[in-house]
Amino acid sequence: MSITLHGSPISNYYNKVKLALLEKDLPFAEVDAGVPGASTKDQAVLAASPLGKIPFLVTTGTWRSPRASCMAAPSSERRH
Ligand SMILES: N[C@@H](CCC(=O)N[C@@H](CS)C(=O)NCC(=O)O)C(=O)O
Repeated sequence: MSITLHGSPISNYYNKVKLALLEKDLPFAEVDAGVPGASTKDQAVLAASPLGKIPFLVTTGTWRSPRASCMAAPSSERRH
């Protein structure tokens, strides 16, 4: 069970998500996904975020937040 926030600290979108995770006191890791808007997107970023946008979250396992009524499923189980 893990949450990894990918993005860049220079992005306000990234910092909004980070603030929400901190506010909820959820454990998470951070990965710098590089400079947003770069013309050449990293293939690993595109695999997780097809439009190449940051931020995005990568989750593993299934977990229930102790403070919320939502449950996150692993991406392999997610339906859109
Ligand atoms: N709707 C998205 C917007 C995210 C977004 O536009 N992120 C910018 C960086 S702050 C980005 O990834 N730009 C790169 C691009 O558009 O190619 C959100 O709210 O998270």
